[in-house]
Amino acid sequence: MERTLILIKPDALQRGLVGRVMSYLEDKGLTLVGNKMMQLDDSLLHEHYAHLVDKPFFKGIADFMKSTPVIVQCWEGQECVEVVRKLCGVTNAREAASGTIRGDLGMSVQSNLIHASDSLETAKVEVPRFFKDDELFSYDKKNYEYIYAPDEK
Ligand code: FUP
Repeated sequence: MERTLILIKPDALQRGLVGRVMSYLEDKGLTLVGNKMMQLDDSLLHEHYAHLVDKPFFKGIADFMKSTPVIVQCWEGQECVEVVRKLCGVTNAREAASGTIRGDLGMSVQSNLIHASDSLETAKVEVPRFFKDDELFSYDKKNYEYIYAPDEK
């Protein structure tokens, strides 16, 4: 099964929406396999947002992402990377569809509640960027027979 990396951002912590954000992923039927709180620093943010370091808004993102600790999670499921991206909605929360995390809970481009890996290749880099092997878990989820058909597991 695929695994993906998410960060629950400082706006969700400040607004008391961590549980709500997590609920979208839990309710969908995904499995939480890694979970911790971290204070991000410039070095990790430069690595994580390497595709944006030259943009004029990068300092704003970095300051925002350092403004509180973040919740770092790894979730597992069939086609999990794309499923989670769809659950997040598009980057600009004002344009994100209703029913998505950003569409339902946000109004901003920067303060858009959640980061999620954008492809399986990215997830394979981002999960080990934030988690050591012994911080990730595998376990039998007893409700899987109700979440997936036998040939989907
Ligand atoms: P996403 O994959 O949806 O998280 O979006 P990006 O990787 O393109 O951008 C990462 C973060 O940079 C966004 F979540 C918010 C921030 N950002 C801005 O603040 N302004 C922009 O114009 C674009 C992105």
